[in-house]
Amino acid sequence: MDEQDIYANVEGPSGLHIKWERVQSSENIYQNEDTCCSVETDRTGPALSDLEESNTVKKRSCIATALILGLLCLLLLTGLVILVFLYTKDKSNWELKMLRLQTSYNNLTEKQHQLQTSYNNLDEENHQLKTSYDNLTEEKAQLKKQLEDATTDLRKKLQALRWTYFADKYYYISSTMQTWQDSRNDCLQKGADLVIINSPEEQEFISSRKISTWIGLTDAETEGTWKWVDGTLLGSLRYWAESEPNNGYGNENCAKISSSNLEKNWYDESCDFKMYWICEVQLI
Ligand SMILES: [Ca+2]
Ligand SMILES: [Ca+2]
Ligand SMILES: [Ca+2]
Repeated sequence: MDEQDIYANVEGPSGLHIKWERVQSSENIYQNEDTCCSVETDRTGPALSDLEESNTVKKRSCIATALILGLLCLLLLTGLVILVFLYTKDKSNWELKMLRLQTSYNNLTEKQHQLQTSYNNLDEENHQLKTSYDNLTEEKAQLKKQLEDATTDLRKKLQALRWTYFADKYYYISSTMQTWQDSRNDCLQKGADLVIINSPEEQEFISSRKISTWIGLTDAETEGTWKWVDGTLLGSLRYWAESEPNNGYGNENCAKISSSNLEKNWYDESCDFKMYWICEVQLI
């Protein structure tokens, strides 16, 4: 008895209709089994070599990929090593530069400190010098005042002794008459000497005394060579009277200023002749 008969004998509320569906289902099952079998037959046939080839390709692809990845890793590692080397090198250079800069900064700071100390010392010294300068200035003013007072007092005393002040010089006009040499000796004894005419102003001042006096001029050493008592030769400044000096009687070797006129009033005269004289001295 086959399966179709079994289902035909089953009673139920559906009758033949149910039985037919069952038969159809069975047929479908068998049909599916055939299909399945045909598929399995395809797997075990010519498709196996393709699968192996595909696997081989996949393996090669995997190996290539692994090699590329390995190469990339190697490159990355190399780059990383280079970066670490460069970083370490740069860091060392920077540390060296920083050390040098710090050393330079310390040196500059030390120099600045030394300069500041020197500046402070100089400032203090400048302050002391300024104080000393002020003190000296004040002392100078006091000394100047004392000198002026002493000079005024001296002039008064010298005037009392027949000394006259003119152009920073003092002049003594004698009240007695002596030879030229005795007159000079008197001047030397007073710390002065016979007057030397150095300027037109001095010539005018002496002439204004309106008195005939010896002056400090002589040619006793060499006739015709006139010298002042300080040893200087007579220059272009000269006030000889007309026809003078004439070395009268061959024995006129000393010079005098005559009161006969105010300009050309020099004469040579015998040194043994006695007359007044004028001494000259510069005290200050
Ligand atoms: Ca003079
Ligand atoms: Ca003479
Ligand atoms: Ca003469």
